Amino acid sequence: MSEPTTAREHIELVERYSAHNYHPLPVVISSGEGVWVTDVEGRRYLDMLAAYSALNFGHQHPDLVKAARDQLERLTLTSRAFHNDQIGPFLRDLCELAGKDRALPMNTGAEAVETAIKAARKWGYRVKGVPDGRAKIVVASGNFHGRTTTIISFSDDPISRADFGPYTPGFVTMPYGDADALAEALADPEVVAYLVEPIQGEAGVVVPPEGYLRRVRELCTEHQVLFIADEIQSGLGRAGATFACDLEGVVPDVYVLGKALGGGIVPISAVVADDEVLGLFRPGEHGSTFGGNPLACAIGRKVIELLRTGEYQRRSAELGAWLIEQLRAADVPTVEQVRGRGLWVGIVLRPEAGAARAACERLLEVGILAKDTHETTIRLAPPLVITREELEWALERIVPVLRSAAA
Ligand code: IF1
Repeated sequence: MSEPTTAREHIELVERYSAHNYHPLPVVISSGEGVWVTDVEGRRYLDMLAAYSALNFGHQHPDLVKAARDQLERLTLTSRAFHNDQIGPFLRDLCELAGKDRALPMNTGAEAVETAIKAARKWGYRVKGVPDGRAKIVVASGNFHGRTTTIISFSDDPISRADFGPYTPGFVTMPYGDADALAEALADPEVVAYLVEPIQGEAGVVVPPEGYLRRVRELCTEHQVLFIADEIQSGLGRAGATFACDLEGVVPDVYVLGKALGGGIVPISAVVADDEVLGLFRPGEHGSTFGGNPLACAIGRKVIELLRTGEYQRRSAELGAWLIEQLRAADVPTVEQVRGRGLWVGIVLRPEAGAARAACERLLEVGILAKDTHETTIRLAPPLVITREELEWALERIVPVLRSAAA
């Protein structure tokens, strides 16, 4: 059996053997360095997606690769049946970064969201005193928290939900950004938590009205409801701060983290909260085979070390503000809105511009990797190691593609 060499041969192999749960752009990447990737035919691209913010530190960050390689040659997995020498220091560093008592390490973002749901329900029964089996969790319209059957049960995206019922009960949806509607919902004594993205990623980098997160904090405190911030995509520097909640000076009861926590090398996620919440788990109630594995923890420790410098948050805030300003100043007629925080931008196209997917296909032709969402929006989320010059290179290509959208 001959090995594929051309992009076409690789794509045909995936078409033949993969379930068709994705529709990737027609590019086959074989290597990466910083913000640049190279395809199997030697073409270079500027990666403006960063694996949906899992690659905040870029491809092959030397410190992260070294941490991974050193641990790889020592110990990669023990399971939690035994201790290992990486998990304790990692969880200590993570709790210190978040200012919380305790953390529960998992692997994917969805697993961490599911963990937070279980923790909130248990807290509701054991601390708030909600009758057993009656706990409700409020979620936001336009949410994206992962793909498990419970998580899609509270999605309002028909594509995420269709054919996957019956759905998990116990979730109430409120309009994202509407604090008055939320106030009413949280007054229900059976509500135990509000699970929300501080900035909505999949919805198209939707930033809530200024002050919304402060009102969420106040309302959750007032009604003894856990404020669970899903910072899996918005966190760890992406929005121009360690956590997007920091942008409004707000501390949630529970942080849900993932993606960049694994440095773009291995999946690692975590729920981080105080003892009142995470102190409720007893042995045997929750876990995962790879949760807290030494390889992921070693990389996670290095990620936290990088974040402690504040460099990535600063770059994201400064370069992101400049990028958004440049995109708005371009004043492209087919662009309805440019929104975002830090190096995280949603470019909303007007209907006459055609589909955002087509624009991303044109961006691919000029060497830019980006992803569309909900037909109308182009997402930009480069690694936070990008330089001003690389952003200028990107803008010189992005703006003409946006202008050509109407063509
Ligand atoms: C895919 C979307 C983004 C997330 C938030 C939890 C999770 C995600 C805020 C679950 C994951 C990923 C999933 C990935 C594409 C990407 C995505 F398009 F699917 F919606 F970023 F917007 N909370 N988002 O953004 O984390 O289980 O994936 O580790 O291809 O499905 P996960």
